[in-house]
Amino acid sequence: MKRTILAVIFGVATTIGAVGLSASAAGAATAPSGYMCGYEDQTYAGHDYCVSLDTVHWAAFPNTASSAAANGKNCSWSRYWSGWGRLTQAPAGDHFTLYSEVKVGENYRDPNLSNGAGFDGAGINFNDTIESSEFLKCA
Ligand SMILES: [Ca+2]
Ligand SMILES: [Ca+2]
Repeated sequence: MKRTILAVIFGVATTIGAVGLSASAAGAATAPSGYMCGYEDQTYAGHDYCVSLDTVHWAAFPNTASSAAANGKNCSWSRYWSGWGRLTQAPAGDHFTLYSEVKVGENYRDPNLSNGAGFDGAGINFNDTIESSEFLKCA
């Protein structure tokens, strides 16, 4: 009897988890409004690192992003950089750019950074290289 009850409870928990995931995938924006995000794993899974416009540079971003999503509130573009200039205190290295999900509605995320990303990062493997961030075309 005890065994049956545990099995039923586990089944309910699994169902709730699945419902939560599908609701999230079908509904809300990938990145919160006003933020650009990187995710530790592909397809926006794993730990996420998100910055808002007030946090202009993402110098502490730890080279672990494997997917990315952008949703600038006032800024149409979000640019992801592979480096950070210690002397210039500015983003450096290679970059790719995503648009804002809300403001532009296309090219706002990439589930796999290893095969190029954005409209301007074709061919470059950005997997686990992103260190800094920049919002552009802000109104
Ligand atoms: Ca990763
Ligand atoms: Ca890609």
